[in-house]
Amino acid sequence: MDEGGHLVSIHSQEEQEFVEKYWFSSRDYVPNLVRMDYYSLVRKPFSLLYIGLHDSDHDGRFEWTDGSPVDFEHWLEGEPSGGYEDSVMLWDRHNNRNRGRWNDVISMTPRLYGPFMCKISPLKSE
Ligand SMILES: [Ca+2]
Ligand SMILES: [Ca+2]
Repeated sequence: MDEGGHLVSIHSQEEQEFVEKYWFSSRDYVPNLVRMDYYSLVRKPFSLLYIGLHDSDHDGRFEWTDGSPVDFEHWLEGEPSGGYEDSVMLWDRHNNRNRGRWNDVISMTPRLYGPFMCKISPLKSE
């Protein structure tokens, strides 16, 4: 992106909590998302949030889209389930204890369309 932004990468528990907090505080006010009540996994329109982690180049080897190292993980138990599931989202399907845990999902699945979050680095003086 022109502004140097990427899908958000997460490198610490603190950063994870920041992303969750921002997601939870903003998600009910994002317009134009269709309710998807018919699909039990996404009962609520904002029950998921895409982040910049993926393993589309090599299954099982996750990378951040911004190129930063994978030095923190916050998977839901049993995830990543692998295979064709190459994108990663925070999930609010589960109880409070697991809210915000990571799950890999198939990229571009229409029934899993949802919001994403980006991160922009501070401007560098060069
Ligand atoms: Ca995969
Ligand atoms: Ca999965």
